[in-house]
Amino acid sequence: MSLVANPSHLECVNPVVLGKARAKQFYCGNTEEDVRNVVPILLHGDAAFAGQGVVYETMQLAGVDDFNVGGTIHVIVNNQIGFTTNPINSRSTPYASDLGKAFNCPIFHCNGDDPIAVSRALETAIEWRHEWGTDVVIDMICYRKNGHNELDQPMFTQPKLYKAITRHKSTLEIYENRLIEEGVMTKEEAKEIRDFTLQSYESDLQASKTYVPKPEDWLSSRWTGFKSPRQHSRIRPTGVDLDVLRFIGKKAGEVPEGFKLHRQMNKIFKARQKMAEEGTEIDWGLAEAMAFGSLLLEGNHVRLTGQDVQRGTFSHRHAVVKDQDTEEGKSLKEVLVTFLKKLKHSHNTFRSRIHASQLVGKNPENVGTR
Ligand SMILES: Cc1ncc(C[n+]2csc(CCOP(=O)(O)OP(=O)(O)O)c2C)c(N)n1
Ligand SMILES: [Mg+2]
Repeated sequence: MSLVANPSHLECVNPVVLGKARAKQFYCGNTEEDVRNVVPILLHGDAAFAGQGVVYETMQLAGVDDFNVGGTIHVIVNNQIGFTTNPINSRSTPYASDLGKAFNCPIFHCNGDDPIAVSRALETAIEWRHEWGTDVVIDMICYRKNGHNELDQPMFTQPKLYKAITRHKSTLEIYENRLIEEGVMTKEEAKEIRDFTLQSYESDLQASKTYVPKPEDWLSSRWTGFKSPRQHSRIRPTGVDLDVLRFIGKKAGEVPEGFKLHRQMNKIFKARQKMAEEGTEIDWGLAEAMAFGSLLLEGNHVRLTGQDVQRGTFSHRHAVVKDQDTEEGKSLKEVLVTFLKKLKHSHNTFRSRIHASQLVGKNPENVGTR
């Protein structure tokens, strides 16, 4: 299990988690089983899940081929309050989880005071995801025992609610009593488990006082050797031979056999060939093709993502072209791959919806977003 650092800005970590999951799935081999085995889990607050746009943006990607992570488990810790705000003032739908309905997700509402119900809901969610590969939402209804933070006095804003909460038995007490009543365990056994657990929390708390966190704790193995901004790093020469660039340039201007290119595209492709041959007046699109192509030739995975990236927002890229009769696409990658059978990694140019914030975390390796 790995945990992603969560910035204060509520929910903005979601696309990062999904991007990380997708990268893991990709580098594990990207088979159906790999997608099943890497499970993204997002923990939400009730107010944040209902209120933050990025939740919708992230869920909107769930069924899109090039962004699908085989389903995300969403757990809403629904303490029925957002800092000082009651649900009635922070959303327009009855349930905090209602956004899930827009995507036809199964939604399990469960009682946070009933640990068995919660664990049953989570098990069912995992089974669902395993079987159907879609998002699942758990709406765990609970309450907040104290204020939002150490300085908060919840009685200022919700005096009636907090009087009721003060009188309410803790989840632990309710569950212990239930197990004892049902004869699952004796009072003594319950106490033994409670003491053992509290003691282990206590010793961890003591150990935390001398624990020195290491920056590397946050970096996964793929970043081994990556220099932090505080360390000096060497800029590696990344240039390639002129012949290589010429080769890629010509390939980027090559029309595959039997492919019906648009009339105007024919001109562009001919111009590419000429630019590559003569090595002068190379335009932006061809320069990019040379950059991506040379990375591919070195066996790098290149993923370019954004709404119009295949063609390029200003019709400058044409990394993928369409046959005018069949609308079949051909990408620079395919043209290069026919030449480079040995190539292990792939070049993916994916279109996506308009909003860029999901894309922050969606790229296993960013070469750029638009
Ligand atoms: C985008 C954003 N807006 C506002 C805040 C300030 N803020 C921090 S917690 C919070 C309430 C969140 O309520 P909820 O999602 O129900 O989570 P809870 O704290 O109840 O677990 C707010 C408004 C923030 N951190 N990020
Ligand atoms: Mg809340």
